[in-house]
Formats: sequence, C-alpha cells, structure tokens
Amino acid sequence: MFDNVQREDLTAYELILAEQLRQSQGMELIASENYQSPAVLEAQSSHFANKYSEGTPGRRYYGGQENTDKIEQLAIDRAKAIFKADHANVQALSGAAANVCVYAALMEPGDTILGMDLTHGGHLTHGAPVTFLSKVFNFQRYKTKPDGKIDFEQVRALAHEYKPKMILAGFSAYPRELEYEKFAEIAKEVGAIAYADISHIGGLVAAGVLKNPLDYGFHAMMTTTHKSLRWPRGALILSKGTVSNPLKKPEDTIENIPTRIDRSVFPGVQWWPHMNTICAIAVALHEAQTPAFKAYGEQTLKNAKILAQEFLNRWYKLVTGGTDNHMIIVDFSGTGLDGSIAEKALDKIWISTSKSTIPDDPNPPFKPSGLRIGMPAMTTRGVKEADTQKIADFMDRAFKNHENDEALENIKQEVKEFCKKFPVPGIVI
Ligand code: DSN
Repeated sequence: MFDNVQREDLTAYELILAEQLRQSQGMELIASENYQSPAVLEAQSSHFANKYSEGTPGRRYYGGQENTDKIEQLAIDRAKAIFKADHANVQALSGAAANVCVYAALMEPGDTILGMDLTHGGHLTHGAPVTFLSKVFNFQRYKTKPDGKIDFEQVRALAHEYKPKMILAGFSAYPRELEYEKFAEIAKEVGAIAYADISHIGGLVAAGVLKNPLDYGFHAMMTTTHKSLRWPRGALILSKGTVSNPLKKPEDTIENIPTRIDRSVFPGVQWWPHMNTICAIAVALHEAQTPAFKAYGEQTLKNAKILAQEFLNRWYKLVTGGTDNHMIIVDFSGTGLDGSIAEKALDKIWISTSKSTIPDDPNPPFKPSGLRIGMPAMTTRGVKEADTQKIADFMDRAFKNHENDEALENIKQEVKEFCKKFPVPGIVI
C-alpha cells in the first residue's frame, strides 16, 4: 500500500510510515479516538472523492449522480435501521459542524439552549463562552453535583427559569450513562426540543449496549462517526419525524425536524458533502450490523470497568467513582500530579491520553486536575480484561516515575512489546 505515494513524494511517504509505526507500537487510550477497518479505509479513498453532490439523493445540483445517490441512500437506510431513527442525514463533516447545522435548523438567533457546562464534561459546541456560537444563541449551562453526576434538580430549575427552546444532553468527558428519560421529561415540561449529542458513545448505542436517546422521547440526536463507532471522520444527524414536500418551506414544527435538518446542512450551513466519506460510512454501517460489532461494544464496556477498578485498587480518585461507558477520568487533585504531567509521562511511554478538567477544577485548562482515558481503540485491537489490567499497571508505574526518564524508557520498551501482540487493523510493519 502507498506505493504510488512512495514513488511521487518520498517525504510524505516517510511521514505516513512514521505515523503507522507510532500507531502500531504505541497505545491509543484517547477516549475519542479509534482505528478504522481496512475496508473502510479503502472505501474512503475511493473515486467518490472526485464528485460534487450538494443536495440529497434524487435532488442534486450537479449531474452524474447515479452512483452517489445510491451510496448515500444506502448509508441513510443503514443509519436509520441501526439507530431506530425516522430520518438520517449523513453529510455533516464532523460533530462540531453537525451541531452547528442542528442549531441553525431548529433555533433562531437569541434562542436559549440548555446544555452541559464545558468544565463539568460538556463540549465546546454546547455553548462554551469562548465560541462564536455563544454570541448567536443564549446558552445556559447545567453542572454536576459533588459526586460528579448530573444535577437534575438544577437542570429542571434552569429549564423552568429560562424556558429553553432546546435541552441538550451530551458530553465530551462524563463517564456515566445519561438519564435520557429525565431530560426528556424536563424538556416536555417546558416545551423544549430534546436533543442528544452522543458523539462519544455512538458505537456503544449502535452495538445496543448503551441506551438510545430516541427510545426515550428525544426528538433528535447526533453522533460523530470516528469515536466509539470507529468509522471515518464525519457525523450522523438522526431524528424522529417525517421529511415534508421539498418544494414547500418547512413549517417550524417538531414533526418537520428532518426537513429542517436537511435544509440546514444544505443550503443553510455546510454545503458540499464529501462523498468518499459517505461511501466509507456506508461500509462501516454494514460492519456495525454484525454480531462482531455488538461483541466489540460489550468488550469495550468490560475493559473500561476493569480499568476503573484497577485504578481504584491503587487508591486513585475517579470522577463519579467509576464508569458506565468507555472512559474513566482520573482526578489527581491533592496528589502533586495533574492531568498535564500525567499526559506527558504517558507520552514518554508511548501511551496517548488527554488531560481533562474535573468539575469545579481549580486549575487552568492547560494544567487541569484530570486525565481522561478511554478503551474503544485498544478494544478494537483485541485487548481483553487481563490485558487491561496490564495497561493500568503501565500507567500507574509511569505516574509514579514521572520524573525518572530511565524508568520511563524501560516501561516504553514493555509497552512496545505489549502492543506487538495487538496489531492495528490494516497496518503490517
Ligand atoms: N475531540 C473530541 C473529544 O476528544 O472529546 C471532542 O470534540
């Protein structure tokens, strides 16, 4: 593979090989990263990349769409079946872009959205004050309780006080299953749209091992496609409702959410879809319908639970005291370490993780008190419970030796040996 790149551009070729080496000899524990299958990678580099296809299947603004229409419809039908949605838009280029499309579809400037505070586990696009979005919409933010879990009394109180047009359930750093029924109940009380951002857990919902918000009264949800779903970088916007006559302006009703979302993606916000990515998503959706994908989801949850237990056994503190999903967040406050020191120590042993704030973190974002660790990628490589115990041991030793470069070098060699037993899909070194 990459013979043509090697012939045409040796510099780029050598960087591709270096990245393959880093990925295969190192360990990926960033909660939002994963490995695509060789079939998905091939589909992504298909000739669909050459095509402009704005619009939706059967209703495009360029000719030559007989194959693009079919591949996009295939992805749509598979996404609807897997997520039990009435409608799927598969064109968004990423989760952030998809959230912007959804807000633009369902809200007017100045409308209120109630979402999770960034420092308590929410995402930048859920209304962090540093974003452009926060200038357009009025974001109100709910937080977590001292036990780290979502404070539903506060969600209800804020909902009744601010009467949001949308209540947003979703996170970037929260290790518990969301109580969708409570969110949906509060949304109903105030007449808000219930919208879920399940980007982190899309694969676990697709595998049927975590709850699907659309089963609990949610009107719409979005998932990125490259995290626990381990597909190409993109997003699915899934909703309940029907697509109305494309020749008429859609009414501003809940039933019309699908039409409003399609029109927001094009012509409202994003314009061109990347058809090669949609082709790869179609292939990946096929993989997600197999028993092997369900087993993957189950194993991811088992591995994350074992990881949490191994840290608790060694007296580390975890945000919320454990996990229901694919991630844990280690709380280093009061230990002399912080998330940044821990992340750097792990980088030195070729384990990738990401520093994270903890609720009400007294430290700044570049030196937060927490470290987020996720199991989706290493589970794709085949690690099981006993291997996860070994992974926890590597990390514990790295934290204890974070100032001892010789000790870290020795652990790195062990990590590289360990990783050889778990090849990255599609990489032969
Ligand atoms: N980058 C994603 C994450 O790490 O959670 C969010 O955008």
